[in-house]
Amino acid sequence: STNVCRIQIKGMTCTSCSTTVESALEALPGVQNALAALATKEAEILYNTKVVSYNQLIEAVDDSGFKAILTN
Ligand code: 9UX
Repeated sequence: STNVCRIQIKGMTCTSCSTTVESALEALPGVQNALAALATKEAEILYNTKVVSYNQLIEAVDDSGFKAILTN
């Protein structure tokens, strides 16, 4: 089923950073849309929970060179 989550991210300072995070998330099967906002330092992700897990989203952010902050 489809779920939306927000992940706070440390280290995003320019639009190239946020594009990198979005691309990393959207490369994951099951991620339908990812929007990373510099202003709020967070990403909003629409994903299918049957295909990809919240933990995998966190890992993708960290693997892209930034730091996901666990809030939920
Ligand atoms: Mo520009 Mo964002 O060098 O790390 S991509 S600040």
